[in-house]
Amino acid sequence: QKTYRWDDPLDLSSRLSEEERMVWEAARQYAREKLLPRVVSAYAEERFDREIMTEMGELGFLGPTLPEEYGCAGVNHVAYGLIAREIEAIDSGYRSAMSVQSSLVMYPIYAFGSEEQRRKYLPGMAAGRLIGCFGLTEPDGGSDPASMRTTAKKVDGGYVLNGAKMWITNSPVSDVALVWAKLDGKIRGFLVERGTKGFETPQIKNKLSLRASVTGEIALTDCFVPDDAMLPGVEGLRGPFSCLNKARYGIAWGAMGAAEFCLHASRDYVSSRSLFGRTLASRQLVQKKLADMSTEIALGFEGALALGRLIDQGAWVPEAISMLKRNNCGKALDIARVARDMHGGNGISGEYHVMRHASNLETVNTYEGAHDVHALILGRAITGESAF
Ligand code: TGC
Ligand code: FAD
Repeated sequence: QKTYRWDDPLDLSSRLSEEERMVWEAARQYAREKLLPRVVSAYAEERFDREIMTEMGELGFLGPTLPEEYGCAGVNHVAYGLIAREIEAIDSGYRSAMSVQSSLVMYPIYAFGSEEQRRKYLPGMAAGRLIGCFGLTEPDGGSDPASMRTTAKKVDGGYVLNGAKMWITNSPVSDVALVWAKLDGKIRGFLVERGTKGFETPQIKNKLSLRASVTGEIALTDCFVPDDAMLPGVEGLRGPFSCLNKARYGIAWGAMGAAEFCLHASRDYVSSRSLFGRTLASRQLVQKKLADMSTEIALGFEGALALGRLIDQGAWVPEAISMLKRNNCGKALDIARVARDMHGGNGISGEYHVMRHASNLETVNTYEGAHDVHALILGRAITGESAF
């Protein structure tokens, strides 16, 4: 007779391969030993430590599903999800840096780039020496990227880009930006390198969420890029959406990683906090909260694992990713808010981490497709009617 394991109630770990377990353990160790000690001050000071990228690169966490010939680890999507889970258990901003680099820049260079572009960028990005960012969202409405105003115009030897991108993770520290722009009305991807004339990346300051991640704008003013800066392999919204599929999948794991951290912190807290002569852990209301949190986390991870297996088999559809991105972000946000409440006044202190998670998850619930936008994607698939 097996005993109930409150920290893995559906025995997820037993359904992982040896390689997946090794990657998971390496990510957990790194996150707890190297990221956790930094995060409180990084969040307070709105600071992203550049060396985090090279540290993650050394461990093979950047572009981990891409082939080894480009300097990547070549692991499967379940392993990628487990990395996101452990990194986001510390901070959603650190997972953001990892997933933008991996899913939103390295993946499209691999999937849609020329062989020269792959060889030029992928090894440096896998090692974390080069940082990438992904410019899709514009100031006039992120949920509707088809309304994009940024343009590319063909000129002798290249293209001239004009426009503005908003809320771009890592843009101020990036060495290369993947910018989506309309060329003759069709969306195309362009790799714009730091130092290019007419390319500016001002930082967005005073965020109250995701403060350990750098966010910025991208301003393109008559910005000339050579012919070989365009990704040759894709046109239309399928280009950026293909990248979003990968990142949204990772977020489904990551958000639950943050929620799991909040559950563990809350269990520890209520076990040692005594009020009215008894521990909080001995109270029915408190136990119900822990039972609800634990149930949603176990189900969220089951969904993420099932989706990861489908992706690895090539049997997935984008709507399934929308379902898990939406569910796991929304539930993780609820869980983090409850965890903050269970910590009482201490819950607002940086040292207890739960309010930082709740605040971060506000962003995670909005970016990569807002919670309600994913509801509309699912609603369209269920009814056949578009309600956007
Ligand atoms: P729609 O008509 O649905 O589709 C247009 C074309 O795109 C294709 N497509 C997809 N292809 C691959 N994967 C998907 N998931 C796809 N979804 C759509 C579709 O087949 C079609 O192709 P074609 O060849 O027929 O033209 O387009 P729509 O304009 O009606 O789209 C509506 C909607 C709401 C689904 C879409 O615009 C949407 O998802 N909006 C949300 C935008 C979003 O997620 N932005 C994220 C920005 S990046 C970011 O937030 C990074 S944060 C990262 C971090 O820090 O971690
Ligand atoms: P809007 O699109 O204006 O939406 C506002 C509200 O309206 C939301 O609640 C939404 O659900 C709702 N809504 C929208 N359409 C409908 C509808 N048809 N019916 C009903 N309700 C609707 N983008 C990038 O390209 N690259 C990045 O690296 C990146 N990083 C980010 C980092 C941070 C910290 C943040 C905050 C955002 C980032 N984003 C990035 C942008 C992000 O993807 C957008 O913020 C997101 O897509 C939502 O767009 P929006 O902010 O313009 O909100």
